[in-house]
Amino acid sequence: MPAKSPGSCNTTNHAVTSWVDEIAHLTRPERIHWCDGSEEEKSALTKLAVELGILIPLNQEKRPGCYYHRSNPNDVARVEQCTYICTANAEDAGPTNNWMAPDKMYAKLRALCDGAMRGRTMYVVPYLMGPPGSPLCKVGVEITDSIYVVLSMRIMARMGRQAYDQLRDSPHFNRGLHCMLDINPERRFIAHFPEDNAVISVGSNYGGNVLLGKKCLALRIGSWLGRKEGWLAEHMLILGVESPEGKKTYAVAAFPSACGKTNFAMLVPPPAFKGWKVWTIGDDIAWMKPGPDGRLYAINPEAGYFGVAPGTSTKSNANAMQMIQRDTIFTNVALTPDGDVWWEGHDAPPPQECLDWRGQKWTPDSKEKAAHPNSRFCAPAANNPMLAREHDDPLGVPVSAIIFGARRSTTMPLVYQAFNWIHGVYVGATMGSEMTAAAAGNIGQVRLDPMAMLPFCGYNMGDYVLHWLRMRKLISSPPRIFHVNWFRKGADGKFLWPGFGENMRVLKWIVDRCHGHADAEETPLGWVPGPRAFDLTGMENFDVEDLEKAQAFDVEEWRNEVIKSNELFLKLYPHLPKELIFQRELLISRF
Ligand code: OXD
Ligand code: MN
Repeated sequence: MPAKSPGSCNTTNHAVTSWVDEIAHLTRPERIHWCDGSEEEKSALTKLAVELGILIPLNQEKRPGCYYHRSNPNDVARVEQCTYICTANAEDAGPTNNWMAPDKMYAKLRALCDGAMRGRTMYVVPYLMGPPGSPLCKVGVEITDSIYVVLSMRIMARMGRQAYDQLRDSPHFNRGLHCMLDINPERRFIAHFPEDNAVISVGSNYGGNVLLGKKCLALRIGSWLGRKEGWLAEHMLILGVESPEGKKTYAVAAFPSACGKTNFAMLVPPPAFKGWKVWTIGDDIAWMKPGPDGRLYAINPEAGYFGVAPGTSTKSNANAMQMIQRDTIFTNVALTPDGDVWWEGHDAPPPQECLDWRGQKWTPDSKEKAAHPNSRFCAPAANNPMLAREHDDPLGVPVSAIIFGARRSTTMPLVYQAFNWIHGVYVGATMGSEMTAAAAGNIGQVRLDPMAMLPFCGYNMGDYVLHWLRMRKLISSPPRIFHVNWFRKGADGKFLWPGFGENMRVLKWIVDRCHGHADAEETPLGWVPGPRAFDLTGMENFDVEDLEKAQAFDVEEWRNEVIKSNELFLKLYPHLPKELIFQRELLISRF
């Protein structure tokens, strides 16, 4: 057996120790490091990562505790074509997921992992998803041969002894195995085994593929568990809006990757909204369960933010700029000569010279971008100046509004409200968005992305929509459901709505609607704000006509939208709840 260092195994949970033994026999590491999540461990691993060139320390005066990492250029985003749901029955994975029979996938991956950690250290990372003691909290253990993963997991999840404390002697934890292999796209698989509560990820070291608590456990396995156990695992931020009187209203919002979830979750209201505050509970994932009072309660299973750096600035996200001043790992941004970081859309002007994300000299004349469009910051939630106290509340927060959002240059109005829960599920299920750099693919093309979960739903998407419809029976006071689009453009190609902090005006209408305070007009799409519903104080340079254009409903565009949604309906047909088809017919008849 390999040496167990440093110290020895720090759990007596037999299911954990025997699984670690099994993986050690397979991968043959030289050492096993049982992570405890302590500060000393973090310092020692960071020092080692620097010695090995995995991390580069940034200027510690400017950015204390911050480090820089460059990934292999072939490994910069999630790869959906390498992501599999391995269920005994192919139909359970459904037509929107890649599927392979579990036996076949296990055999393939065992062969790839055989001896894969020879001469290396195997890290055993216990972690919690969710506040300790929460009825929704889940335990995971990730085995990895990447120090970058250990240090990032320490930020993104509640990592260390507390996970074993919660697990005690139970065998119910997510088994996650990550082997970097040689970071070869030909040998890259992110395989989920929902029936075994297990994940195996090989051939990548990119966050979304390898921080196994995030997309793999919290969403793909989480959605499977949610259906089984009567809750929802969603690709949603969670925020709390506080009025000047101190009343808090909570909203969750689903946007596809890289469409501004982190910015919306950390929104700074404009000066005209004196006394209003937006608190963050989560920026990417919500686990939601009906509470005893019949409302839907949400927790954020994560403990950090893995946000897209390009476009992050004081204007787009002042709180994030403050948050990433310390204790942050930056990946694939540009490195400036004074040991700081830069990216396209940063407050600072482009540096005269720097190293780009590939480590090559870059000047403002260079044709390539300095930072990769999917470059990231990984920062602890505790650094967010607007982190809500409720972030750690095991019971979560009661949700008043569910917001679906997409990146659409045409068709979709700035905001509308669904008539009821079933209509809201239709609105979320038929959501389409222009693709971004967060996943490898055709950037800009509209793809249907139900509830922003297309890449993250761990089972048949038709059954997923049915689960949403069924949840209504368990929620006697359901949240109101809305759809927003900050990205609509005018004929001149310019955005019609300024977005960022100004989105507070839309959020306030949503909050007021939830409390029955705001007027709305009925349209074929749903309820929309009336002409004077938004307080535009402080937007003197904004052309009110642009707001009308941003809200406009165009029958021709909507005909195309309905035709587009048929693609998904046909794909999911055998499992598609008929309620969705009736909703489509109602929408057409309202046109
Ligand atoms: C993410 C993503 O990293 O959605 O959150 O890709
Ligand atoms: Mn995401």
